[in-house]
Amino acid sequence: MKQDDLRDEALYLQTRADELAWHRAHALGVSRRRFLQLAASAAALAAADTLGRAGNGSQAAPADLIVKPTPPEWFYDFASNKEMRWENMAGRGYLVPNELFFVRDHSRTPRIEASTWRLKVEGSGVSRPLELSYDDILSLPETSVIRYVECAGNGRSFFEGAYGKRASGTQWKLGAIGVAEWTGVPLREVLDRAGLKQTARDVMPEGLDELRVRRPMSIAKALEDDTLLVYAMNGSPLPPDHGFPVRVLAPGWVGVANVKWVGRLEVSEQPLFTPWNTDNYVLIGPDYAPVPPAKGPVLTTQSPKSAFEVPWDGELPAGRRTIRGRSWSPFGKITRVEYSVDRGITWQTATLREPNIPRAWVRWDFEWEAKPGSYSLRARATDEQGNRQPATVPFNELGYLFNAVIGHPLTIRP
Ligand SMILES: Nc1nc2c(c(=O)[nH]1)N[C@H]1C(S)=C(S)[C@@H](COP(=O)(O)O)O[C@H]1N2
Ligand SMILES: [Mo]
Repeated sequence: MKQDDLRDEALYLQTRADELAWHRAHALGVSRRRFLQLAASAAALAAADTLGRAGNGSQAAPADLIVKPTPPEWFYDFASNKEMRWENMAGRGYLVPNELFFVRDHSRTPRIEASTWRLKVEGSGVSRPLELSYDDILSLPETSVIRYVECAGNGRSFFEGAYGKRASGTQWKLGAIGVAEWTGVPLREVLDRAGLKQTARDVMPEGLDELRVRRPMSIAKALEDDTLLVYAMNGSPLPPDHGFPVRVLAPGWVGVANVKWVGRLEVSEQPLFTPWNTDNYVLIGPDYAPVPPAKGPVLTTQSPKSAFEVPWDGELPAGRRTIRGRSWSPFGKITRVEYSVDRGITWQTATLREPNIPRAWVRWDFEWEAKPGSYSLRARATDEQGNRQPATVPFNELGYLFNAVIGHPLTIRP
């Protein structure tokens, strides 16, 4: 408990220090561009230092899949994937600090130099192919939005409880999501400068990681106001694990569409197919038919979900408590969150707390006179378009989009 508090405090101070640096630089008239250039070189040095010391443990190999520290108090460990522990968000602000943000790498975090990095924009859908440097990107029109990034497999582990068989992939509970303030240039601005054709159909960002993750998106999604090429996260340059120097933000879409370490944008007049929209990130199962060349319906938007800011299968002392959680939807604001402390027999309405930002989340809470016993807490969110979390979700082999209401185990001791 003590150690947790200390860690929290260190984290709090670090976050404050980062925010302060950002605001001070601004007040002194240092341009955002110059601030990011300075901070980017500082971040590169700090990361090199972390690598040099081979992390905090004895095993150097697993430690270098990911750059930032990922202590077990903050994350569930799945090698190159790190799941946020929801209890660390209890009573915290709206945003997830960069240090606590979940990480999902298909291979490992590459180390990229901002000074030599380039973004190529090319393909049959543009008439003036472009190559942009980091400075070029920083000098384009800037915008900031608060949005979530969530893995398509968030909640996957609950398929096993519901169907008695495991869906394949990382067995996430509900911590493969985070909300941050993302700063960057609208993707549209870059496409326009490359002479986007009326006939363009797909945009495919390509990652500079070992697997060169490539997840195409429709031109409609690419042109949305909040689809960005992002270079800052919560006021700091993107950390290496989250896509330094530049990543895509595709709000409300499956996490994989938010391609990190982007090095190329292919704009095409023909539909584009890669393993990430044919074999993976498609729904495969008895309820879904193939959509050739994809093995099933291709995933785009996520689904509304809720999570408690309470230790999973943890213990709390009896007495009057405030229970907190958050709910989110890709379709708009959350309008209502119901909860049940008696395994779904009776439901009540939780109090929603501002802000309530579409395609981010809303915080909620309720008071509970907790008596000793074992419990299974439930929460069920409804969004402004009337989408409500269902009681069940049909099984799919790869375990995507699980958003049924689940029981969160908790023991209240005398
Ligand atoms: N280039 C590249 N982009 C990527 C990935 C990857 O492995 N390589 N993982 C994707 C997946 S599956 C998710 S859920 C998000 C996770 O973003 P985060 O690690 O910043 O939380 O990044 C996406 N972008
Ligand atoms: Mo993901």
